[in-house]
Amino acid sequence: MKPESGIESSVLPPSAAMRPHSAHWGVFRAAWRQGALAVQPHPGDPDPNPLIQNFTTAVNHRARVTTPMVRRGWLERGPGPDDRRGRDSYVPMAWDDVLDRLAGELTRVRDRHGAQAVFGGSYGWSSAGRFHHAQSQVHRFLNTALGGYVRSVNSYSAGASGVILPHILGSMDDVARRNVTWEQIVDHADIVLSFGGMALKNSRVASGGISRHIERESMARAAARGCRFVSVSPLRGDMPAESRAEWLPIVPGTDAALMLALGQVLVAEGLHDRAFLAAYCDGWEVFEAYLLGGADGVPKTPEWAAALCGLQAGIIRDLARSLAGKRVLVTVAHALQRAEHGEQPVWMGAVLAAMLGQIGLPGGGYAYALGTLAHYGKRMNAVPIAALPQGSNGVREFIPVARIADMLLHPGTEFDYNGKRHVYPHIRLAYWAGGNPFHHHQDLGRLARAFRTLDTFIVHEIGWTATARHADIVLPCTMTLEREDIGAAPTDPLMVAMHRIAPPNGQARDDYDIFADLSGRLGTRDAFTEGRTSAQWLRHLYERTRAALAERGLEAPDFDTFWERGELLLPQQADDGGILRAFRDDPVGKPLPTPSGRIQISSPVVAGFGYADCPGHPAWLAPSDEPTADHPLYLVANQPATRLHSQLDFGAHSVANKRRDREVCTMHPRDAAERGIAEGDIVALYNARGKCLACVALSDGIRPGVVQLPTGAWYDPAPDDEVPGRAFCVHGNPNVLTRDVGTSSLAQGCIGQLTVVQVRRHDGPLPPVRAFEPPPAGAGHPGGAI
Ligand SMILES: Nc1nc2c(c(=O)[nH]1)N[C@H]1C(S)=C(S)[C@@H](COP(=O)(O)OP(=O)(O)OC[C@H]3O[C@@H](n4cnc5c(=O)[nH]c(N)nc54)[C@H](O)[C@@H]3O)O[C@H]1N2
Ligand SMILES: Nc1nc2c(c(=O)[nH]1)N[C@H]1C(S)=C(S)[C@@H](COP(=O)(O)OP(=O)(O)OC[C@H]3O[C@@H](n4cnc5c(=O)[nH]c(N)nc54)[C@H](O)[C@@H]3O)O[C@H]1N2
Ligand SMILES: [Mo]
Repeated sequence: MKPESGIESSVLPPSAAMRPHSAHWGVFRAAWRQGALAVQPHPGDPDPNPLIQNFTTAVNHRARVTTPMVRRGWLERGPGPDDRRGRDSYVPMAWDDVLDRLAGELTRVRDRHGAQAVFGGSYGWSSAGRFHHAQSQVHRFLNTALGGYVRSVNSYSAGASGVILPHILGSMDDVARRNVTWEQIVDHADIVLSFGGMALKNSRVASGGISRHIERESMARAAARGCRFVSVSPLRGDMPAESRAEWLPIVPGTDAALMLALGQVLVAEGLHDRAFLAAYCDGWEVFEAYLLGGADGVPKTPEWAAALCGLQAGIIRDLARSLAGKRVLVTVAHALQRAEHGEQPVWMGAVLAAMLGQIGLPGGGYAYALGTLAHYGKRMNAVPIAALPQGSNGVREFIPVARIADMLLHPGTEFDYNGKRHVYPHIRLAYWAGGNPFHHHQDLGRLARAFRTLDTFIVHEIGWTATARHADIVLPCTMTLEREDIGAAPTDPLMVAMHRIAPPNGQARDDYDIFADLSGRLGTRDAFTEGRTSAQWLRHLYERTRAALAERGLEAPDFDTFWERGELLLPQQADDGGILRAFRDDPVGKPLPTPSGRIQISSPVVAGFGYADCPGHPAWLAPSDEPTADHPLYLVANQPATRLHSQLDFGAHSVANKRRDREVCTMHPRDAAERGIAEGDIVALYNARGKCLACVALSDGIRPGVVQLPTGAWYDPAPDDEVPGRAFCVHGNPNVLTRDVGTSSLAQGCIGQLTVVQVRRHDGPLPPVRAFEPPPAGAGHPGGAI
């Protein structure tokens, strides 16, 4: 079965034969059976991800965008700031017509304002293999067509840790991806002390694809050997039953205090590894003075921490004592740093591990983010995998990714980032492909205001997300099942020939083909395509892997053979512990990439930045968003178990797990009873920024005083009768409630994981959920100039 030619791809008949495909959440096979799509996990996957079932109903779902659409206000009045974004109707337009207009608008903005007026940060995971990855496509397009764009740095995943880790240990990749593996935990760990847990729902996902979900069986095998798992988290469900974990239900946002107290006990009782601190670390004394109270008069004792984190001092002291002399692995979930002062638990987790002296030993030390994505705890591949080159960006301006609304609302304003002052550029046009800011960003009411400042907002989407509904030009793109691609991740040994499962829905086109035709109109087609169709690109990108296999003397099948087989097993590197093991074995010859070459217990560089919200050593910094009489409950807005972010929220598995059409909010029975709320009730969660509806599930697996509402329900706004102008989502998107400020002046990461709310039963009429109904569309546009 040869790949079909890209641009003029033929339409596949529905096929009863199972064809291989891959997604961020698993490798699978799919076939059409009696008009419906059947999806089966890869037979080699020991613990398949139920998320693959979201595909079964996705292809022709009514929520798909079927034709190019232009917002009526933009069409009638031309580019410019417009308050109707998000509440306007759309006019269908033919591809040639819409691409002509879009090329004209890109040219206008570039000529009048320069490429530094175009935001192509375009954050988001989309769903594709290595070639059709939408973010790579849009970046390549903007680089080749406009000479660049204002970019974003870091991620919503690891906004704070991505900046603090290089100051103290090494890069994110070195500390999260090439570090302690599950294999080592199975064989060597005595204790895994996990802050934020290691929920299987999360480790089921890896960008690029994941063929074998091994986390559940790894935890079961380690526990059977006698490894003790301790989960510090407001939710019991953050660890699987197989781990037999002890649960310490901490007050959200207080882990740094707990970690400090564990450290204080170690020092007070002489249990810390002084030899390790002397041989491998820098800046201990500065930190020790703070820990013991010499710096601020407050020793960070268990009694001090207990009042903050809601765990008994005796439990904290016993835990600290039990860690000494053991092969302890400290893990810190991404979630902890998606909060105000999120740098602190990441840094303090590393310091606690250093005090225990296990960093660099098999199954011990510090594994940042282990268990939060399937990339971590794995071996790295020994050969490179395909990646689309993005070209070079001639624009210097950037923002930390979560500062998008600040940038749009306050052009010309200064902001701090990682020791420097920068200025927000003035953006006129934003181009988004492969992400959903109305999923990922905080304070959605503010975000909507920010997008209204643009001249033009362009979105490529598979579905009518709220982001598409705020755009001026919406271009329907194919979803992954409708394309051929190469599925691969640097941490998974299986490379997958992603066969096309379905013909393009409606008039949807591949992002690549859209950009190729747009490039043609801008005179840069050859620079973008290099003369290749998408099918030719697949062969071209495959060659890198094939050549590396051949060089190692391994079987190196040609592309057609790979495609026919449907998959290829890649060699992997040794489980060698990465830079931390190398450093432990040879601290002089293999220093860490930090200023001292050692672990920075404190950092003169960070201290030199002079940030009160991120001092030169890990510290407890009181949050500014704590429960009040009006908003007495913590909200944990974590990753959803039933989908990846907002993707395929309309899919079968996601929809089946909603209740009364809404997202499910978990509450402790005590908090519910105090409010007259019962299982299955619809509630309103609200604070000063926003309000949303959700359906309640009661559980004693959540700390009292905390409610949990996952992200990912498509934003479905309605007018708020109580507080006019406040963002109100009838479907259950928690980002109407979260705060849009940075973690600190250092990293400016997003703080979407936590905020405070009040909850009450919703007794009035229940507004219908219309998130998956396309917006009103007017008659087709006859064409002609604006
Ligand atoms: N409150 C709160 N907010 C959070 C988080 C949190 O914990 N709490 N977590 C944050 C984190 S870690 C992340 S990573 C972000 C995730 O934020 P995003 O990555 O933006 O979320 P996705 O839903 O994956 O968005 C991908 C979009 O791409 C579209 N898409 C799929 N395939 C294609 C394609 O082939 N082409 C194009 N053009 N589009 C496609 C999908 O329909 C979808 O709308 O959210 C962040 N937001
Ligand atoms: N099914 C599914 N899996 C996913 C994703 C998805 O959307 N769906 N997204 C993927 C992505 S992009 C990322 S970045 C990772 C994110 O990985 P994480 O950010 O770690 O995932 P979350 O589920 O948001 O949070 C994990 C847990 O941390 C706990 N927690 C929250 N606040 C605190 C706190 O202050 N202290 C402590 N001790 N615990 C706290 C919560 O109980 C929460 O369930 O997940 C990945 N995996
Ligand atoms: Mo993420």
